[in-house]
This record gives sequence, C-alpha cells and structure tokens, in this order.
Amino acid sequence: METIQVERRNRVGWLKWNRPEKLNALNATLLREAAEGLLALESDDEVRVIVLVGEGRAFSSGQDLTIESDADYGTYLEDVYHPLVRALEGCKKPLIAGIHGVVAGAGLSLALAADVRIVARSTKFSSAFIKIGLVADAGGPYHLSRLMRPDLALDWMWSGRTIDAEQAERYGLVTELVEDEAYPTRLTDYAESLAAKSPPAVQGMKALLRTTSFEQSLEEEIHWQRECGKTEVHQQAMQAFLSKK
Ligand code: T3D
Repeated sequence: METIQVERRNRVGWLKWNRPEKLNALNATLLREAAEGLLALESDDEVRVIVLVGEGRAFSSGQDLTIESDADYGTYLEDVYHPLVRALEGCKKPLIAGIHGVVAGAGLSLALAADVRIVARSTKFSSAFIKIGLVADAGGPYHLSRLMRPDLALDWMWSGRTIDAEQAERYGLVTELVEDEAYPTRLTDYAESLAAKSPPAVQGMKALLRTTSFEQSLEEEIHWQRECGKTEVHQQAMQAFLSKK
C-alpha cells in the first residue's frame, strides 16, 4: 500500500499512517487504505491487538489541507472518512493508539476512536477545526463527549487551542503518559502484554463496557464468561490455585 504500512509481530497488528513528509496528513488514499488495512488485521486470527501509529515525527496533522476538491464536504465525509471511522468503532479487538509528536483535527478524531491512548510526553494535541471554520468531525465529537466533561470539550473545540500532553491527560484523553525516550518500548510492551492475555477475556471486557443497558450487559456477560470458562488459561489458573491448598 502507498500510504499505510501494515505489520504483524508477536500477535500484534500495527497499522501505520505512512506520509511522514506531510506529518501523516490524511488524504483519501490513506483513509481508504487504512480501512482496508484495519479490516485485514481484524479478520486475521493471528492478530489479537491492533495498534494505530504514525511514521516519522507525528501521529497525524489531520486532514490534508492541500487537497483542492469541488466535492461537497458532507459527501466527502460519508464516502471517505466514515468507512474508516465505522471500522474503528466496530472493531472487536482491542485498539491502541500510540501517539507522539502532533495529533490534530481529524487525526485526533481517529486517535479518540481507540480504546486506549499511550502518549509520548512531548505530544501536542490540536483541536484545529475551528481555525478553518469547520465543526469537529470524523467521529471526534462523539468520542470526546464520552471522554471529557462536555463544557471543557466545547471550550477546547471553540478555542482551537493546542494543548500539551499533560493537559490532555487532565482532560481524560490519555491512558498512559510516557517519557519520549521510553515511549516506543512502552507502546510495544503494552500491546504485546495485552496480546498475551486470554482473547475472550480481553475482547469480552471491551464488549461489556460498550453495552448500552443493564440487561444487555447481563446478557452479554453470560456469553463471555461461558467462553472464558472453557479456556485453557482459566482452567490452568484454577488448578494452580487449588493445588496450592
Ligand atoms: O473533510 C473533512 O471534513 C475532515 C476535516 C478535517 C479538518 C481537520 O483535520 S482540521 C486540522 C487540519 N490540520 C491542521 O490545521 C494542522 C496543519 N499543520 C500545522 O499547523 C503544522 O504543520 C504543525 C503545527 C502540525 C507542525 O508544524 P511544523 O513546523 O513542525 O511542521 P511543518 O513544516 O508545518 O510541516 C511539515 C510538512 O507537512 C510541511 O510540508 P512541506 O512544506 O515540507 O512540503 C507541511 O506543509 C506539511 N503539513 C503539515 N500539516 C499538513 C501538511 N500538509 C497538508 N495538510 C496538513 N494538515
């Protein structure tokens, strides 16, 4: 693929935006290839965890602002952004965003779709949309309203401020803040240690936290616990505990 790299290592699938010379600005090719790459990783049984990262010195600088197009913006969103945004939201495997450098605009929206965000300390977060007279989009407002206090989210989006990673952590957008030198190793360790855990337990937790009603949660925990109970890892853990008695 031209604008995306897909790699598989130790049960982890890496989906890497690959336009480093443009700080991984998002164009239609990248967005389409990313959706394709994500679906390929999701349907690969060897892959248990998926990590989104940017090549070079940024996660993503957002929409490629150099593209001249007559397309209606709504249609562009529907045709080009939404297939990827839906694939991210529908992904059943754990999704980790590894964020460094800059994360701006629609790039931020994609990062917010992940389940967890491991962030290098020097990262700058830019809401940016308002600076070019647009609403936040690509699923960003949906995720922000669940991660942040709505008044703070609006205040940030309306201001267009660039914030540092500590502020983003206070806003609830950072799962783990890591020193820059430690960041690549920590990101790999986080992903690989999650991939070493029982897949139905890991995926089941994600599914259960996404249920939208108490009854649905009870219904789904029956399914997931039944699956987890059958796994070797659970049975061995029980035997190990009982043999110590
Ligand atoms: O369609 C839809 O509805 C989706 C809409 C989405 C809207 C958005 O995503 S809004 C956010 C748009 N992004 C921005 O406003 C950020 C624009 N970029 C910048 O402000 C700066 O590049 C940074 C502050 C991020 C980094 O600055 P710096 O000095 O470290 O790097 P640079 O020299 O500006 O950038 C390096 C290259 O990347 C440069 O190209 P060149 O001159 O070497 O050929 C620059 O033009 C290019 N680049 C950076 N960001 C973008 C970009 N090219 C196209 N689009 C970009 N967003």
